[in-house]
Amino acid sequence: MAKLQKSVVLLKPDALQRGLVGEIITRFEKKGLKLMGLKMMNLTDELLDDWYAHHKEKPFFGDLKKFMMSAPIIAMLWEGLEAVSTVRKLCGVTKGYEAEGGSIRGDFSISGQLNIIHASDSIETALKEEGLIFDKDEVFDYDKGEYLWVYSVEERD
Ligand code: 3AN
Repeated sequence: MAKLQKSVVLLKPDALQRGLVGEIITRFEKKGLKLMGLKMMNLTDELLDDWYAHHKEKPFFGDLKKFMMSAPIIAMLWEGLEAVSTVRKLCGVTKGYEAEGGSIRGDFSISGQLNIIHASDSIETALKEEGLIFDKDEVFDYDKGEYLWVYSVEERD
């Protein structure tokens, strides 16, 4: 299939603590995205230094890392047409109080930091994040029958 991309999603500690995991996964499934990997894990200080390298100098960096290590996260790998931008749209903009109603952050968060979810911001970042989180045998490719009813013939080629 043409233009298929993968995006890495993390359900942050607040999503787990607030019992939102199932509801959020359902949104991605209903959109038509294909789940290729799923795991629960504790993030480490070292991984977060790499993950949030672009925030290293920000005053909230220490607090952000503490928050991300305060409970396990759920990591997922989703595939679909233009998946990087599609998944970001489902998530909504960074700050919960600015995010549009109907988006995950808009519906479930009101904080700038406790904003429920992370999603890769580019194809390059998605590849890097996939490598940081998933071992090769933790990524599953398979035929998804539903694609017949999710994509057009042209999109499936
Ligand atoms: P996004 O997650 O939408 O790609 P980034 O990469 O700018 O946004 O921010 C990464 C994470 O850092 C956010 N998800 C949020 O938890 C936290 N964060 C961003 N900006 C702030 C801020 N001004 N104060 C506190 N935490 C922030």
